[in-house]
Amino acid sequence: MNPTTFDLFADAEPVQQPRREQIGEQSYVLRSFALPWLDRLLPALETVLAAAPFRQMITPGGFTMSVALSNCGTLGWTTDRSGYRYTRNDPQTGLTWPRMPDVFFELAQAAAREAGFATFTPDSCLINRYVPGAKMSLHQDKDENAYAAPIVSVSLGLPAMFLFGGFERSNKSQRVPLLHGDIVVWGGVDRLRYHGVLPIKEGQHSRLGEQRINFTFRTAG
Ligand code: MD6
Ligand code: FE
Repeated sequence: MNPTTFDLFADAEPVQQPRREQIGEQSYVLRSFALPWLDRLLPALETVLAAAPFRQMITPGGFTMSVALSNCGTLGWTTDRSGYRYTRNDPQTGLTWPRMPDVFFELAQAAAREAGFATFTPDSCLINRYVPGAKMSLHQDKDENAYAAPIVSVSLGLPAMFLFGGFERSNKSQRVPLLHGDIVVWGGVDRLRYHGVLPIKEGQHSRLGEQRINFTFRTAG
């Protein structure tokens, strides 16, 4: 190697290159995409959670979800004994869900664009909190009014193994490891694919501690 070239790179900072991995015809993992947004994202998250704290909800089958959730935006995803649905109000406070912070909307839109969805206008952001052991069973997202818009799912904190399946529950799933800052976008022909999250393993994240936080953006109304 030319010694001059070597010197030039010897003390360079390693740069986190965002990478785009295709996991379906219209589905991508955008590696590290959220990292440059974190300093704006985390304070905005605290503001949302101060108004609408995390809580564990009951499924229609009567089970308490292992994942705790909150929402921001016009519509929030909820579940209770009578079913899954989107509501304008937080059932715990009766107030409308906190507005979606601009930085949330901008990040979701930028990620969707990077995955080929140029016009994403989310009206809902579900915020999930996973502690070690918490999981999300395989399911399809079918509570939205229309399926034209993609889903944008941001992972922060502890790693997760995301399951990305087919169009029937029994279809084989791909296992996609997700790290802090990764974003999965799926839509179009892949919009109704089954997906889930394996139980989160014990661990400590330097920025977020013993938890995984997930933002799931959708156009629900
Ligand atoms: C995740 N969450 O937390 C994925 N879908 O990484 C979901 O896929 C999901 O939390 C529908 C309803 C609630 C959810
Ligand atoms: Fe889902």
